[in-house]
Amino acid sequence: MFVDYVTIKVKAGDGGDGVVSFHREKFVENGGPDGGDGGNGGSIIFEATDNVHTLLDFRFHRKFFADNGERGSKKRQRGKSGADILIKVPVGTLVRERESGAVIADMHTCGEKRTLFPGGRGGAGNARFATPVRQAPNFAKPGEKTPEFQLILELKTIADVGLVGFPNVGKSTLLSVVSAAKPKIANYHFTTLEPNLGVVRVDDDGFVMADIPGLIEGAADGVGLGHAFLRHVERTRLLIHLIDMSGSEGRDPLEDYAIINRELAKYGNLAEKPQIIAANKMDLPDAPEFLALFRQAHPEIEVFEISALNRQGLTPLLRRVRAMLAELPEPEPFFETYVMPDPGDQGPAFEIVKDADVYCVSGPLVDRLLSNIDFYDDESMAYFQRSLRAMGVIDALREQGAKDGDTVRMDDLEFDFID
Ligand SMILES: Nc1nc2c(ncn2[C@@H]2O[C@H](COP(=O)(O)OP(=O)(O)OP(=O)(O)O)[C@@H](O)[C@H]2O)c(=O)[nH]1
Ligand SMILES: [Mg+2]
Repeated sequence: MFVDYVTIKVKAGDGGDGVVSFHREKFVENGGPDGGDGGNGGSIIFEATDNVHTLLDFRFHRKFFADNGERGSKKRQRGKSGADILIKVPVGTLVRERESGAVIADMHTCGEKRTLFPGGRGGAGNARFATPVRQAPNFAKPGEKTPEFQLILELKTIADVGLVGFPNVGKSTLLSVVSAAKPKIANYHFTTLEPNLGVVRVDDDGFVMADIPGLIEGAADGVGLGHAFLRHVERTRLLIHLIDMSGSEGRDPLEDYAIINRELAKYGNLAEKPQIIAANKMDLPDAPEFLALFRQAHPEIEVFEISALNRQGLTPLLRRVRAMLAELPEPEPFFETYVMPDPGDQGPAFEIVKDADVYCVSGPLVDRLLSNIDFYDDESMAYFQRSLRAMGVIDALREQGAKDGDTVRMDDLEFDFID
């Protein structure tokens, strides 16, 4: 079964907490702080591979939670880090955030590995906070917590050329005679149920051709199979629009041509993609007559006459494809629009807004600092104050006019400004 759209959940591991501990030994009364750091959480890493061609595996395995880092322990022992999880996806898979649909990553290059969800950093143990003036720090930092994400994985095949046309017009036959691909071919509609890719060689050059299930009227609105598969020609640079010019099924090739173009226009920008028209089944008796009608109706369009079955007329078609591809730009990867909610990466680190007489300080850096402080512990508070100074918050408050004794608010905490 071919699957090209799934939803999964991922979560990188939380960082392990740092611990508070003091060295103890017989006959040594006040040993120094020796609380170790927490281990880092495991990361979620994505890899694009060409060993798999579908997202089927994710039907059965939807939850990927990396291990948390372990707590530090005494004797400055660092907690064990959580193991990473490697998620292999077929080349061309888009990773989106489910709710917003924003693109987190376009895994378009085979072998490419990306750490999309880094594990939380382990918190520092109290041993790290020892200074000559603070020999017995009584606090440690908790590990960094990581959020859970709901993702959409969507496979958008990467090929240079896409074959489009009604069912049974000979798309798979064409792919099978110009490449080593062996798609199923049969005289009924919807023989092809999943995209097939083939590498086409022409004059020492090569390109990748994708064959998708046939389209019918209404395909762009979900009729037949076409809609679900149009995403696989979305990133091709060029379409070969294949027409059964023999009208072998009692259909009118002119009408077929118009219907397919209408469907392409309804699906995003597919109608703007450069198209090459190939008239297939030219070996059949009625074909020349239909072709004449087609040419009459569309004198401006260049039509390549072929018989995929008899392998006739293929070279001029392929050469034209090759020449056009040489002129067309490489497909652009999707813009990665999603912004990770990593406090460190977003906007200014902090912001000061004056609310009546109160200076309100907010922002990701401040949030992170607040979550790491134990407000009942003097040393932790001293550390907090030093950090505010180091982050430039104190200077900024002074610049905004804060004087000794003014009130400063952070989250639900209020305290006096002391310069
Ligand atoms: N006479 C003749 N028959 C052809 C030609 N090309 C394909 N056929 C026949 O047309 C039928 C359909 O061919 P396929 O290649 O399976 O068509 P398709 O467009 O891939 O069809 P779907 O996968 O159902 O969309 C088969 O019986 C082919 O043998 C041709 O050039 N001439
Ligand atoms: Mg087919």
